[in-house]
Amino acid sequence: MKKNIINHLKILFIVIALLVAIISIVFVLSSCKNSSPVASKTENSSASISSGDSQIIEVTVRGGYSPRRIDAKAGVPTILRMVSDGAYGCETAFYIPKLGISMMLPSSGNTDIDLGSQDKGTKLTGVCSMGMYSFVINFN
Ligand SMILES: [Cu+2]
Repeated sequence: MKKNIINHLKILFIVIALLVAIISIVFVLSSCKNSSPVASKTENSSASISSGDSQIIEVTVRGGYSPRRIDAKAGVPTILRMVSDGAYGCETAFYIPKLGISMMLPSSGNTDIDLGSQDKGTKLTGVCSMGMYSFVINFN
């Protein structure tokens, strides 16, 4: 009788262990999906803040850069605001090759970069140290 109970407990324990394993696998898979929406965004964006004769372009830095394509005004003073929001890995090593700009971005907080005023038709590319994350600003 006692042995029977122990066997039942063993089976119960195995079932619980399996449930915990399955739940944690599901949790890990869903958190992976949630952690990379920024990198997979490819939507266009206008310069988000634009007041009169200047503009501020905001790019979120987290698991890559977002948005990936940005339309901006040509011929007006432009600030590129890199908004670090839980940034990690190589997207924090940031380059704008055309302007000779390279810097380390913080894991959180804003970094303003003066882009000056760019000519119509200029494309500026921002890229991480390894070149796997990038975004482009089209000035028109
Ligand atoms: Cu990289």
